[in-house]
Amino acid sequence: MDPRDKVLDKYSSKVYKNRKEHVITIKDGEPNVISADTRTVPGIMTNRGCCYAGAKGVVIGPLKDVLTITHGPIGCGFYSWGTRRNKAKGDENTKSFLEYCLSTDMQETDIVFGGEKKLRQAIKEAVEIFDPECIAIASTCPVGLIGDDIHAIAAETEKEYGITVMAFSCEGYKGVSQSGGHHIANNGLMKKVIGTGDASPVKYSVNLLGEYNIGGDGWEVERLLKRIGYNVISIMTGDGSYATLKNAHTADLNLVQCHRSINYIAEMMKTKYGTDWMKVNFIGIDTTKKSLRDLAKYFNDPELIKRTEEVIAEEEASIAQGIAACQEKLKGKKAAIYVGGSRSHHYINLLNSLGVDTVLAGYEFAHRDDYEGREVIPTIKQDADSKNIESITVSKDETYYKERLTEEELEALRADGIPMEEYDGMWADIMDGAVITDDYNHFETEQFIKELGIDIFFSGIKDKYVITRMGVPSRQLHSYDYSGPYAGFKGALNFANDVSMATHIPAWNMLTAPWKKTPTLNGSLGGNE
Ligand code: CFM
Repeated sequence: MDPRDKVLDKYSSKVYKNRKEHVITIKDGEPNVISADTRTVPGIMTNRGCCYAGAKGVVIGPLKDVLTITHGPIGCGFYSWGTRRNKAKGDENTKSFLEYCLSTDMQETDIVFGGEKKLRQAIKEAVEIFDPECIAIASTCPVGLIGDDIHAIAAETEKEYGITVMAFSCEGYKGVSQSGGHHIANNGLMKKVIGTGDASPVKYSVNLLGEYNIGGDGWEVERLLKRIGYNVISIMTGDGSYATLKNAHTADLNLVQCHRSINYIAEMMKTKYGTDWMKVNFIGIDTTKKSLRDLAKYFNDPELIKRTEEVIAEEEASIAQGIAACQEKLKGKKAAIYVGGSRSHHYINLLNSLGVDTVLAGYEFAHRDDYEGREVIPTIKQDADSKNIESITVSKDETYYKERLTEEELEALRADGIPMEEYDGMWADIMDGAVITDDYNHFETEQFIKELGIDIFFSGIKDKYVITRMGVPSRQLHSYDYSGPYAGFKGALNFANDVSMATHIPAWNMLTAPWKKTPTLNGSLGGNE
C-alpha cells in the first residue's frame, strides 16, 4: 500500500469517504483535483482557526493606528492579542495601538440583556483614552447569536466622535475556517477606508497586499522595493495603517503576496479604481528575483530595469557564501510543510534551492485555487457555508478610476510569463509523488511522519511539540518561532541558517523516539514473542 492509502485505511468508512477527497498523491499529468474549503469532520483534531481569527487576527489587527475592540467574552480578545508576530512601529506621524488588547468583556447579563450598551461605553472610553482616528469593532460568537447591532452602533458613534468606525460581523462560527474572516475584513476595508484619502499620485507607486510583516518580512520587501526606486504607498496590512490605506487607490499597481487572504481587495480595486495587480512571491531567491524583474517589466522604464539588476546582483552576492554553506548541510533532506493558505506553496521554491524536497504539504483552510490555480475558480461550487459570507460588488469610481495599462498591454505581459491578475496553485511547484493533505489534522501528521521519513517539519505551535517529541525537528512557519525575516535575499539566508541549525542540533543524535523502537508488527511464533 502506498503511504496515503495506508494512513487513510485507519479511518472508519464514513471518515474515509470524506478524507479521501482531501488527501491525494500528486501524479504527473493528472488533473490532481482536491476537495478544499469544506467543513471539517466533527471530532477530528484539525488545525483550523475561526472567522474572527481571520478578520481580526489576520487582516484588521495588524493595522497599527486602528484601535480594534473585540466585542465578546474576554477570552476571544485575550487569546488573539500579541500571538501573531505581525510587527509594527509607530512614529511621530502614526500611532501604534498594537500593544493593547481592548475587549467589551461580555458577561452573562450582557448575553441575556444585550451587549450594545457596553459596546457604546467601550467606544466612548477608547476615544477618551486613545484619541484614535479609526476604530474597528470585531464581533465574536455570542454577538451574532444575541443579535447586537454593531453596524448601527458604528454609524452612531462615527457621527458622535467624528472618526471612522468600522464594524465586522466576523463571529467565529461563520464559514468553515478563518478564510471567511479574511473576506469579511477585505469588504470592510474596501467600503470604509480605501479611496477615502486625498493624496496625489506619485510615480512608480505600488501597494503590497497580503504581506503581514511576520518576523519583519514586510520591512525586508519594502527595503528592496525602495532601494530600486519604488514608492510603497501602503502595505496590507503588516505594519500598515489607516493613514496610508486611505490612499491605496493612488498606487499604480498592487503586488499580491498572499492571495488567499486578500485577493478580494485586489479584484475590487481593479474594478473600482482600475489598479492592475500582479502576483509576487518574495519568499525564495529565484522567486524574489522573478518578482522584481516582473515588476520592472510592468513599468518598463530602462532606469528601473537597470537598477533592478544592480540590486539583485548586490543582494545575491551578499548571501551567496552563506547559502552555499547551508546547501551543503541540507542537500537531500525531506520536508513537510503545513501552513494556512499560501505559505505551503510559497516556501517550496526556497526549500528546493537549498536542496530540500517537499514530500508532504498541506493547507489549513485554502480553497481549490490555492492548490490547482486561479483558473479553477469558475468551477468551484458555492455551498451553504460559503454563501454565508458576505460578498460585495463594487463599480467604477467616478473620481478616481484610471486605466493603467490597456488589456492588450496586459495580455502581452502575460504572454511574457508575468502573472497579471493570475496565480498558480501549489501544483505548479510541488514534486511528483508528494502527498497533499488539505485541512490536516494531528492523526495524519503523526502517521505521515512515520510513513514518509520527514527530516524537517514546518508547521505551527499547535503541532510543533508533538512533532519534536517524535524526534523530528520542527520550525514554525506561521510565526518563524523567534526568528525572521524570511523574505527576500537576506530572509532566505536567515531561513537557511535556521533550518540548518534545526536539523543539525546534536540533541537529535542522543535520542531515539519511542515510535522508532516500536515494532510495526506484533505476533508470536511457536509460543515465543
Ligand atoms: Fe496568508 Fe498569512 Fe497564509 Fe493567512 Fe494565517 Fe499567517 Fe498562514 Mo498563520 S495571511 S494565508 S491566515 S500567508 S496567520 S501571515 S502564517 S495561517 S499560510
